[in-house]
Formats: sequence, structure tokens, C-alpha cells
Amino acid sequence: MIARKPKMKSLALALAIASFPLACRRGADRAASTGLVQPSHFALIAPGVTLAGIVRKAANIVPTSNQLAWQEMEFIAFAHFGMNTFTDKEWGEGTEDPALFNPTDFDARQWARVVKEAGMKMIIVTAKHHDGFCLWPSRYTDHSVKKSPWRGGRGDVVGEVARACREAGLKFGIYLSPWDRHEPTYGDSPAYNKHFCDQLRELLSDYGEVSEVWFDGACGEGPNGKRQEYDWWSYYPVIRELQPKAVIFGMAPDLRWVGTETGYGRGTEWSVVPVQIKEEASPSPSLDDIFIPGDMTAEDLGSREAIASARALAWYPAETDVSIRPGWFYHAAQGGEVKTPEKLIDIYFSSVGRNSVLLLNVPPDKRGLIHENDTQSLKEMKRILDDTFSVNLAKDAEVEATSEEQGHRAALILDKDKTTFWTTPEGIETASLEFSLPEKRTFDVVLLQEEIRFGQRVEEFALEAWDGNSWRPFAAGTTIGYKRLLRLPEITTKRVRLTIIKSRTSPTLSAFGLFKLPS
Ligand code: FUL
Repeated sequence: MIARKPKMKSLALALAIASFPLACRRGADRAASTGLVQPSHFALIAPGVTLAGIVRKAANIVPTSNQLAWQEMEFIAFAHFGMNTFTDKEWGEGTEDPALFNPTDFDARQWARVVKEAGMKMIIVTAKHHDGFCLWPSRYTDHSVKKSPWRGGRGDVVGEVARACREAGLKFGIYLSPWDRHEPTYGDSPAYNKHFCDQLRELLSDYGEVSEVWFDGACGEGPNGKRQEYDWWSYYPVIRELQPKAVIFGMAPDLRWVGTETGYGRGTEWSVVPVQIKEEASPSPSLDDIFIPGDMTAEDLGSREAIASARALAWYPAETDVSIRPGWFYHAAQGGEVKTPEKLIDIYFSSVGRNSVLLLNVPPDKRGLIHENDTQSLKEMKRILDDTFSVNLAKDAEVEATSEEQGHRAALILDKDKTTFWTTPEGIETASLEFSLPEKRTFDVVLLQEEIRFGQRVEEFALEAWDGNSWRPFAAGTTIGYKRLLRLPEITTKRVRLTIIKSRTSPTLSAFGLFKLPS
């Protein structure tokens, strides 16, 4: 139901054909000309700021260019591979004999091929999992591939995966577990923190571009009975210096864990959320210096209530990790439990379609290959996605923008792919877009995207279809963010209306689409 309908101050807009960058520039000019809150990727909130002031700040928090590039990948791959693949475990003890690591047919190009054909844009490999066994010949430990019989001790999984990704045009990322059950210095905090930075330096210097560094927060007791204190603030500068385009996941300020390993994100997902910061913040600190990793698993992270008492707000978007199999590592016994294409599609709609990036784990087997069962499921998933999204049924629609505010200017530009960029002047929080199709069409998927370069703003929207006599509500939602996908019972209509019921400030859209899932 639409709570508040705009009075029809109609602005019939001629559809101009223009390139998307032009559309962005116009929006940027307009945002700049308002002279209001300066866009930034985080903001400190001074004591006493009103809720309206906090909301205004939140509406103008924007992603960094690294976060934007990561978000645009949408769908990326995890490859859990290592000692556990050979011991049939999920968490190794750290005492495993490196001789056990011996893939018979290791082929990183096969990983890259499978991942690319599935539509994923990056592979993040477990360079070191909690057992401490290193998939590259680290200079700082012998517990690595150099002590394994594979390739006579001269193999380098990290190097081969990095190269295969580059050749295939995929991005490359590393998982380096801070928890290390093998390393003798673990638990002796300063010594281990140095060891960890040394390993980071190696990985980030020797393998070309690294686009994501994945930090899990697991922390066990070291061999000396002491608990390791991770010095995250000494890790971040190593990454910023050596890989300035990388984003850091988890215990860092770039990307947060969505809070579940099921693949299903929140129905309301804000990329702008309160973050914990250190007390001694200087007047203009860098977020890396003051960020305190915290628990971000609550259901409501970014609503007005959730941000009302924030001391700092940051663009801190969710990444959704899930495995194609029950385990993170390959286990032969789980061969019959590979997620079906339909399940993967459901996960896709519930992660990519809920303002998140989907990080899907496809664990290579003991041969060092992605198993045929997993490949089959991925192929079929990709076929369904391609069939669904190849034709935007709203492509040649005529569009009319309306708003209740008097005298505002609006801009609507559709490029040749009918990517819509639409914004209204600062201060307008409610508006609607009506799409008139050339003829009646049937769809069961709606796609909405905000132009997040200007921030995340929409708090509530509704969709209606014209049934010949009146508007019939068929869907409603809260946040949109980078991408919102809605799956619906089939709807046949010639006219669709999108109403932004509530927005933190002027709403923007970068895309609108109507699609039909294959039967
Ligand atoms: C967790 C780890 O403990 C699991 O083994 C796995 O690597 C998962 C992605 O992160 O925290």
C-alpha cells in the first residue's frame, strides 16, 4: 500500500539519449551546487546534532572508489583449498604433515574458467587458513607448499591462481587467516603481529594486483597459553601502501560481514551504518586509524533509530559469503549436497538483490579442480540468470516523473541500454516514476538501483500496475541501495508506477528493469 501519494505536479520529460557518464556529471553538478553536506565515506557526529542533521549526513555518505568497484562486481568466488582438503576437515590443528598436501591435477586455469563462465568476477583464495599451512612458499615459515611433495616442493598455489585470474580477466583476492594454529609466535602478540605483517607484505608484493584482502576475526589461544591481540591498525597500512586499490573485508572498515553464512541478506540493508571508533579521535582522523572492528550482525544496522545515537557513520557495505556445499572445504561425502541451480538463484536474489555482493565458495577437490557437480550447478544457474536479465521489458517505456513539490527541476536521462539516471533537487523526499510500455507485457522480476555515487537514500518504495481502471499495488520495500531485485507472481500490464515514499534526501535511480524468469 502506498502511504502517501504525490499530488500530481506532472513533469513530462522528453527522453534524451545520452551516455551514462554525462548523466552522472549532471547529477554531480547538481549535488555540488546545493552547497549542503559535503559527500564523504565517513562522518563523525558531534554531540548534540539533531536526528535530522544525522539523517542528512547519512544521506551524503558515499562509497570510496574501491568500494564502488567492489560493489559493481556483484558476484565473486571464494576458493577454500588447503590442508583441510586432504585431511577432510574444516578446521585443521596446525600439526598436519605438509606431505599430505598433494593435489594430483591442480589447474588454476580450470578454476578461473569455471568461475568466469558462472559470471563471477574475482577469486579469493585461502592463502592461509586457521591451520597455518601456506599455499605459497612463504619466507617466514616452513609450514607451506615448499615442504609438500606437490611439484617437488616448488609449487605455488597463490601464484598460479593469481596468474590464472589475470589471464581470464578476473580480479584476485586473498584470505589470510590471522588465527594461525601452527605458527610458534602466535599468542606472543607483538611477535606474531610482525609475522602476520611480513606475510601480508609477501602476498601483496609478489602476486600483482590484489583486489580484496579477507580478514576473519577468529582468535584462538596460542601454544604458550596466551591469547593473541591482533593489531589490526598495523595491518591496514601494509595493505593501503602495497595494494591501494584493495578493499579489506571483515575486521576492517571497508566491507562488513552480512552476518550469516546462509547466503540470505537482510530485507532492509543499509550501506551507511554507525561504526565504533576510538575515543582519542583527532578533528580530522582517517577512518583506518580510529575504526574499531565490532559485531555487525544485528538485524537493524542503519535505520533512523539505529543511526540516531551514532558517534560515527561510514559507508560500510555488506558482503554475503556462502558455500556451494555444506562445508567450506571439499569433502567427498558432500558430493550429493551441492546447492541446486534453483537454490543458487534464490541466494542470488537474496544477496545481490538485497544490496550486497555475493561471495560464493566453490571448494576445489583433492585433484585441485572444481568438481563437475559444482560446475554443473553453476552453469545452470548462469543460464537462468542470462535468460532472465537479457531483455529489459521496460527498455522502450515512456517515462514520466512526478512529485508533490512545486517548481522543482528533475532530470531523467535514459542511455541506449535504458539505464535510468534520475534525481530531484535537494529536499524532495517523495516522488514517482511512471513507465508506459508500448504494449502489455508480463514480468515477474523488478530491478531497482540507486545511483550510490551520491549515497544511499531511499527508505521506502512501492510499485503499482495499471489494471485498465486503477493502480493496483503489487510490491513494496524499504531500502534499494546498489541493487534491489524483487521476485513476484507474474504481472501483465502496460503501465507500472514506482513511488519513492520516503527518502533521506533527493532520491536517485541508476536503473529500472522489468524481467521475466524462464519457465
Ligand atoms: C570462518 C572460518 O572459520 C571458516 O572456516 C571459513 O573460512 C569462513 C569463510 O570463515 O570464519
